[in-house]
Order: sequence, then structure tokens, then C-alpha cells
Amino acid sequence: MWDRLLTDCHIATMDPAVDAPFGAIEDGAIGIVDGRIVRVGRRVDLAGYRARTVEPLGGAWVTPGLVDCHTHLVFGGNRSDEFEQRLKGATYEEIARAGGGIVSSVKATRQASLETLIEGARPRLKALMRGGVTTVEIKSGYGLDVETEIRMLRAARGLGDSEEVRVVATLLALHALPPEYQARREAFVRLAAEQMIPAAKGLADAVDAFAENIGFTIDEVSKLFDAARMHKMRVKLHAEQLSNREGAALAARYGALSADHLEHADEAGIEAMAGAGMVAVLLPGAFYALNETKKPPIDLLRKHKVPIAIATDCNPGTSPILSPTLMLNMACTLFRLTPEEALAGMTREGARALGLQDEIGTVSPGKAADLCIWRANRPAELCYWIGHPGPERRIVAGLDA
Ligand code: DI6
Ligand code: FE
Repeated sequence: MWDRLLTDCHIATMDPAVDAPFGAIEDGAIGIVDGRIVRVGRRVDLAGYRARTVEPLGGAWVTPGLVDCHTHLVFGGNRSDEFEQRLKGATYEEIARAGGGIVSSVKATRQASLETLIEGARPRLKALMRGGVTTVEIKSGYGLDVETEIRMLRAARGLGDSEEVRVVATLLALHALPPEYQARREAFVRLAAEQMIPAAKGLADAVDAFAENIGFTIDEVSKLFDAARMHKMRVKLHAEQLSNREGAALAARYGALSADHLEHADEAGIEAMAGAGMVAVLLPGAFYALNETKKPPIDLLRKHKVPIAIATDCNPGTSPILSPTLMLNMACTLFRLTPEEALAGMTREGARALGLQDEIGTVSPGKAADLCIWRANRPAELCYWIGHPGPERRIVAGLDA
């Protein structure tokens, strides 16, 4: 006897084994036991099974729960003042060099208690959940000292413990150089490698860095990644967002989960990513908010069959975005992804970018029952609306959330 049988629905399984656009099964049904999907198929084929509750969904579309695989959801304060400065003509890089940018969020974050960080982030998390998110990655990176980085990771964990959402926490150890290390870059990189990583072990699932002219050099990132490797932690990298530093190739050498942003990536970098089995995480919200014009090389990613994930990059500086479905739209409108590619980017490939591809990301037997139920006639509607209100219901681990 199954726990639940969802029936009278269409399913965008996003499972490549289902040979149809969106892996769609029309007029389908889903069996759930102990929080996991046990059977997915056509309604007529599942009609003989018994379940404690049988729920006809009135022709709704069911998708995997959305996966937001790149956010900086936890931070103190916000940066609406810099938004105004940018509107007057200042660039993101100029503001950063003048001591604003990431460093201004660092000041506010260091002053915030664990509770303030959690309660500040909760409404943002709830907005993402209303939009359909069932798994979210949250990075640290606004502490830039051991104590505050750990507090941020605890805040991420605290949010996961108190809300119906899976949280994956990432130590963003090299995000910006804090003011007290201005003339001592090497010492800061050592602090990150030798103290932050060991302290974050067990709390963070992966280690990240910002390879950029206003961030860190390839050599500095290598030192961090060497330490991550020593502590058996996976890595990922903010790469080629504002310029090409050959970060994608570096990440590939360390077997990274993903390289993220990639607007300025070249073919050599993309080839290296393909060879390492990495995911390209594209962040159309940051591209939009910074009014960028250089798009990530989508055709090269397709040519080399690098999986594409899409995420909000929710952060106070370059991507103050709280809507996952808006990212689906922007991935299509700004980056010319197909709706199927965009939805795969926030489900199957988002899961892959977190190393969770065997657990979540498609509606397939054996995976966790993380689902969204949408009142829609076609899956492309999820990408088509600007300002979509979100799914009618979310199910996390088989339970209504
Ligand atoms: N790239 C980004 O888009 C964010 N961090 C990063 O490395 C921006 C973070 C911020 O401006 O606060
Ligand atoms: Fe980011």
C-alpha cells in the first residue's frame, strides 16, 4: 500500500529516460512511499495500485521541485543605496574599489547576531519557496573572518531546520579582501585555506571562491582549492563573470561541481568543463541587474554538452532577486534558452550542480518526492509569465509544504 497516489495530472518529469519534450507524461500519476517516488506513469497503468490517499489534481502539471543552486541568501543589511549610485552612473567595480560592494555587506553581516541573520533571510527564503523552490544552496562569504563565516553557515542550517526546504550550505571563503587584510592578501588566503576550511568542515557541503579582477587570482584560488581537496570537500567557482581569468579551466582541474556566471568564458574553458563533467550555472538575474551586455556562450555549452543550470544568485549587490520563475523567464528572454532547457536548469541540472542528481531534480522512481503542482496548460507557461505567482502547492519529501 502506497502513502499517496497523485493522479489526474500531467507530469513534466524532466527525466531524460522519458522520450518526450520535458520528459512529459500526459494524463499521468505518481506513487509515493516514505517520502520517495516509487512509480511514475500513465494514469491507466497505475490504476490498479492502492494508496492511503488518492489525490486527483484536476489536470494540473507536476514538475520536480525547483532547485536554486546558487544564492547568497544570508547577509546583514542591504545595498539599495548602491542601486541608486549605479543608476547615477557608477559601475559595480567602481563601487567595490571605493570600499562599497561586498565589503559594505561584510560590515553589516559582522554586526548581525545568528538570530538576526536567520530572521533577516527568512522572508527571502519564503519568497523563493512560494515561487516553487524545494532545495536552495546558501553561501557564506559576507563574514570574511572565521567567526562570521561560521555564523553565516549556521544561519543557513538554521533556516533549513525550521522551513520546509532542503538547504545546502557552501563556504564562500574567498569572496572579497576584508579591510583589515588590505595590504596582506597572502595572509588572508592563508586564513581561508588553513582556518576557515577546517572550521567549516561538517557545516558546509562545498567550498567556493570569486575569481575576478576585483576578487581573487587563479593562484590564490588554487591555494584554497588545495586545502579543500586535503579536507575532502568539493569545490565550485564564480568564474568569468566580469572578465576572463581562466577560472573555468582551473575549476575543472580540481574536479569542481560547477563554474558559475561564465559570461566571459571561452571555448577552452568550456571544453575543460565538459572534460571534467562540470555544470555551467548561469545567473541571468545578475546579468540583468548589472545591465551587462556580454552573454554567456550558450552555443558553446550546447556544442560541448555541458549541462546548464539556472539560479537566482540572490544577493544584496548584483542580484536582489526573489523569484525563481522570473529566472526561468530571463534564461529564455535574455540568454535564449528554450523553456525546456530553462526548466531543466532549475530542476535536473540544478540538482547536478549540487551533486544531488541521484536524490532530487527529476520526477523519477527512487528519487525524493519533491514536487511542484502548477495550474497551467503547458509547462512552457512557467517560463512565459513575468511575475508568475508560483505553484499551487509544493511537496517536500512526500509531504505538503
Ligand atoms: N558574484 C556575485 O554576483 C556576487 N558575488 C560574487 O562573487 C555578488 C555579491 C555582492 O555584490 O554582494
Ligand atoms: Fe554569486
